[in-house]
Amino acid sequence: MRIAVVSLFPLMLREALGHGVVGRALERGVLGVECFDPRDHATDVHRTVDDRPYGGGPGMVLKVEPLRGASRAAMARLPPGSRRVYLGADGRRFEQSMAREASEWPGLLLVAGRYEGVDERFIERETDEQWSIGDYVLSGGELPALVVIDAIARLMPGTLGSAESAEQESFGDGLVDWPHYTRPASVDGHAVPAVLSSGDHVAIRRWRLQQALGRTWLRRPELLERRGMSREERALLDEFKIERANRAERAED
Ligand code: 9D3
Repeated sequence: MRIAVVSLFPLMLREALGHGVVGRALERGVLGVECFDPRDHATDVHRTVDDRPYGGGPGMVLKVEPLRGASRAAMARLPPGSRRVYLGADGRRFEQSMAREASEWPGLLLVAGRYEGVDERFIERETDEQWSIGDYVLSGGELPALVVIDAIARLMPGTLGSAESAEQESFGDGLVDWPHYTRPASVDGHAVPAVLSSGDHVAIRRWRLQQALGRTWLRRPELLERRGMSREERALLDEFKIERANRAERAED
């Protein structure tokens, strides 16, 4: 898959994209990312990309022409059928299902805004969708672009090693993670749950699924609603609830 990013801070993106899972995906060529700087498409000597808002008020607004120039240069490098996404704080909340869908697109153009915003006529006429990564105020669309690229890169075949992707296929899907432990076996008197050292792989699998179900029920009940449970999972969660209630009762005495 090919991704292009329109941004005033291409160095920020390039630096971040060089590390970890995404860096490896780029090295392996399962993913390609190119950056396009609107400043390269400004036409005046000062290479102006922003201007004061019509109607007055604080801050600056990104001008249409440099954004449009960068955006069209980027689309010319992407395959036909690529989609254009504007990253804006009031967009549709980005979630895993959108990453999954986007990972099937031939190409993706991400437009990162800065300052108070982007001229509305660019958003309306030159982009297809608007995504936000959550309800908090950031300074621009670069970090959201990196978030979106990271989430998509992990889904490209060939990005993750076979061990990692096998794990992705497991029941972890739609649940929060089970707890993880490594050596030493005891930290300040806190031992690792005995089942994990038992060598009983069926019991370990069952315990992990139960922990994932229990933690999802406690911390993210809306995920459990959305996902649903099998009969076996329901029984595991019921057992988790009973054990938890028993623990709470013992703690009271
Ligand atoms: C304080 C400024 N706000 C006035 C009501 C509007 C505003 C303008 C520009 C808020 C954020 C931004 C910059 N943010 C993004 O470009 C952005 C973003 C975000 O801030 N949060 C979550 N997702 C995204 S995607 C792009």
